[in-house]
Amino acid sequence: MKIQRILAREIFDSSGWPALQCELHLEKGHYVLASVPAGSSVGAYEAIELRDGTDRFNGKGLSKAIHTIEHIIAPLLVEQKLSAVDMDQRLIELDGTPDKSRLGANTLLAVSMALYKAEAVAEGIELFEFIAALVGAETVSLPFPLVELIDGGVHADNNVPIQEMLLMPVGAPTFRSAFEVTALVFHEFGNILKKQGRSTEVGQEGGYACNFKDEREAFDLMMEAIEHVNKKQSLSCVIALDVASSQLYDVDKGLYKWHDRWLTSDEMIHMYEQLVAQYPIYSIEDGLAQDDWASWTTLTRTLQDKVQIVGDDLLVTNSTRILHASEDKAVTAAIIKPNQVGTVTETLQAIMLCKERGLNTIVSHRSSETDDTFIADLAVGASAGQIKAGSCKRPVKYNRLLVIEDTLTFQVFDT
Ligand code: 2PG
Ligand code: MG
Repeated sequence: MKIQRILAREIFDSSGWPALQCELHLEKGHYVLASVPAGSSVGAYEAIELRDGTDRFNGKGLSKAIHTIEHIIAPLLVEQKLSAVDMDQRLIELDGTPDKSRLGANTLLAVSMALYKAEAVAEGIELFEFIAALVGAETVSLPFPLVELIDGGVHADNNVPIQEMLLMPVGAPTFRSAFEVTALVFHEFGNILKKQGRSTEVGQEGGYACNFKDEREAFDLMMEAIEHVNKKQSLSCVIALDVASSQLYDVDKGLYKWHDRWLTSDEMIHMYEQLVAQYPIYSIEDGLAQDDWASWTTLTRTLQDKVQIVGDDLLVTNSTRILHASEDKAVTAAIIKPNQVGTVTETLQAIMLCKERGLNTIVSHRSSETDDTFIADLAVGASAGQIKAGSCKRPVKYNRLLVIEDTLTFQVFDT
């Protein structure tokens, strides 16, 4: 692949803040766009974003990142005849820091995603096929969706400490049928709230964002909606949680703020045990905080037979942290977010490491998203197994998966 030109611009994310987009031109008039999302509950060990830090847009402007792409990165890559992987390696070396703090994880990732997309275009294949070929996969699989139903934590202005209550479809033979059942439950949940005269406003990830008496009330209403849909459908859903508990943790106290109480790690684990005994909860993400490493092993030992124990802030798509957690048996699954690490190459390395170590992978969006559907292709190309991309009111990634599913159903796919 030979690159002719690389530009960058500010676009807007789903929270109305600037997001970085890279535009990469190849020969023969082909070009690709790639844009980078941002998180609200950002893990302390994530790679660092480059933002202007000036008065404009509360410091979130991206002129430094644009300048870096157009004047530092582009001259290195334009007119070169290299693969995306080799160019990505150059980006990693050019930054040279473990946390991408020199050029910025957003700056590097915008270019990195564009490089991968461009090479797929240059080869005349779909992005997911290109990724599958790179990881040496002979077949691919569509991911199971974890679809947001209720927003809480820093994603909503309500009283729910759990950041995400999600639906996991069970027994669905296709991605389409899996997503459909979650959409039906989503609408039924809205009907229940309306009948009770409650708000159906949504939070940052498109999940319902009203107040609840407590978690149990939210779970009871979830079950009511799931059971209603299950009467007419053969498919059903179970529950997944992202507690995002680093946001609840006071490092000095070593305690978690849960409504008006402070809980120890053991009390948090005990609460999960009770909830899991009462409700069909099959996955708990960030049940403990990023700095409460020692207690993760207890959490996993206690619940792993019943529940997928997922690390997000704990692991930050970082292979060193994933290896450490796997050796400590601290998790059974990892969240995979390309912007936590800063390049697609390192993201794929993290996924492959998880597979080697027997950990499940869940490719994830961020709470402030763009219309870029890269992660859908990533989830399929690397056969990640699961994806979470917000509620059914955030359909772009899910819609891309529907297209990929049709492509795979109607064409012979051969890497
Ligand atoms: C998470 C994410 C995405 P944020 O915690 O898993 O759902 O939220 O992007 O705000 O970190
Ligand atoms: Mg999370």
